[in-house]
Amino acid sequence: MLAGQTAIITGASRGIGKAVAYKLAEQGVKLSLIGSSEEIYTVKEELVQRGYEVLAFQVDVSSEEGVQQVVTETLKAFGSIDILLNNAGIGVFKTVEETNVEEWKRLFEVNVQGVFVCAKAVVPHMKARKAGTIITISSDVGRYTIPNGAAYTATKYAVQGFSGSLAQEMREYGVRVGTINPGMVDTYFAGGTQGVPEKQEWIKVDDVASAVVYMASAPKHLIIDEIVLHPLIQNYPIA
Ligand code: NJP
Repeated sequence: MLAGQTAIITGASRGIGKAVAYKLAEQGVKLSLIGSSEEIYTVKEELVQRGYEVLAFQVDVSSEEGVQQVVTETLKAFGSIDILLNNAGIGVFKTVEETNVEEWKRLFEVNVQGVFVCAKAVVPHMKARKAGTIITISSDVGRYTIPNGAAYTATKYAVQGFSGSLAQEMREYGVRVGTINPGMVDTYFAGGTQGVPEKQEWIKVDDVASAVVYMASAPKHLIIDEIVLHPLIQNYPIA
């Protein structure tokens, strides 16, 4: 169903974004991958060696100029953009007292400005085509608060508000905007390591990638607004 489509995935060098890249490539989706480190080229090479059509860009998601260039190059190479996955994100988990203004600014630059810049860059194209899906990996803490992560939590609440408003703006153009809100996922997030025994019971990157495929491949008349995922072992508030 997704075969022949094109997706831009931010934060595809590792973790969730890399797993989505593999899953979409296996479904026949042409990929344009963004990461801020050189690692993004290694992921591209791995996928190209498997015979998939992939572009890669070492670009900071908060850079309007950099992201615009990705969109231009992607359209030149593949002709259209069907899916934008806003996935790149960083985490700082400290008390408010311990968090400094530089950390606060950088969290908002990457987690919020990055989502805005990437969405803004694809919107004219998707509106003109009257098609497209914009998915943002937000967080369970975009819906409820936790201690020792106020700055991060604030960015994810911002992302929820942004995505909701954008969804309403884009509805009349046939463009779907939704969020995937996972709890604890086994990745490299916030300086962690993927695959360590302590995270054995956490959500796997493939679980999140499957949710992306589900959301993106919904029939045209249907919008999946939000998917919330938790590991069974996570204790979280239920409304
Ligand atoms: O983290 P990680 P995840 N510009 O660290 C890239 C959310 N989430 O996969 O820049 C461009 O393994 C970075 O690549 P590079 C979370 O908030 C997670 O878990 O090359 N790219 C890497 O590919 C985030 O939104 C959990 O180093 C930038 C990727 O982002 C999303 O899941 C729970 C960048 C991060 O990979 C993916 O994070 C939750 C920039 N400025 C929500 N900065 C969880 N893991 O438990 C970073 O609720 N990247």
